[in-house]
Amino acid sequence: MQKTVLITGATSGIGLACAGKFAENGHRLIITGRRKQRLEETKQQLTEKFGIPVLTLNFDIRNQQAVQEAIENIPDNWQNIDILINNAGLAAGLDPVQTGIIDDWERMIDTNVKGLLYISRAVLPGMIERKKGHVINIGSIAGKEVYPNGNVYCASKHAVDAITKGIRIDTVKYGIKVTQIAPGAVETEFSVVRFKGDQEKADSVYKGFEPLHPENIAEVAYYTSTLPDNVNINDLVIMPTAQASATILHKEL
Ligand code: NDP
Ligand code: 8X3
Repeated sequence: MQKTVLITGATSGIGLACAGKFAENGHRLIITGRRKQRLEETKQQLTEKFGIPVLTLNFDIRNQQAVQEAIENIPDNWQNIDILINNAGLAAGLDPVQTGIIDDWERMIDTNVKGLLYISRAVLPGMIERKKGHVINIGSIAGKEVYPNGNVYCASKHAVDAITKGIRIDTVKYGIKVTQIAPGAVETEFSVVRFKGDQEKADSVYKGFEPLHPENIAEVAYYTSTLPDNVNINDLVIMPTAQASATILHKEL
């Protein structure tokens, strides 16, 4: 059965790979992000390649009013969202708390925590009304462990871990599935964003081992959506084989 899948942060990395995976399997997509041109290019590519309908929504997830308006104004035939993939997120900086940059903290908390809440708040009532739906939150190993200088990013992902459990508890009586996927190192634009455009520093994160690829996460996200109605995967921690914990990586440099 064709499902309607809303993916936040589909202009890059894991979100973009999820869009490809769900499109390949014939589902119709609502893709969101701030970079409008990338959304339009992805829409064109996926529509041409897989013949599926794609709706683009261009908003900053930190803006509650923009999130609410975007969801309210979705055309009627797109309103029945079956799967919400809460993927949009970022790390900004890697500094000790005592010298941390306040604006970095605000961006991480506003995006990873408040943005995820805003979109969930806007989409969940429809799922509850239909007594059907699946929320897939992209957490992180940073939501399971705290690593040096990861402080606020780790806190934001621990919040995703808690919110995932909270949504599951609050919606269990409506038959909603709620899954968290918590990856280790995935090579995306994540580190370029974290290091504010320093490509060399970003590349060094993934040197000497094979990191996860965004498609690996998309594959698993898709799998969690294919299970029978009575089966929900609560939580998955997925690491590169060369990574044992947030800070233990086997690198051959
Ligand atoms: P990317 O930087 O490649 O992608 C991030 C996506 O989030 C982009 O599509 C971006 O879209 C979107 N986004 C960021 N800020 C906003 C915003 N304010 N409003 C709307 N969309 C936004 O990184 P990843 O694919 O790696 O990251 C995806 C998720 O995976 C994040 O939640 C991240 O924390 C998590 N994660 C990543 C890991 C990794 O190692 N890469 C490991 C574990 C978890 P745009 O800029 O167009 O708005
Ligand atoms: C992204 C992976 O190790 O930087 O969530 O926390 S890590």
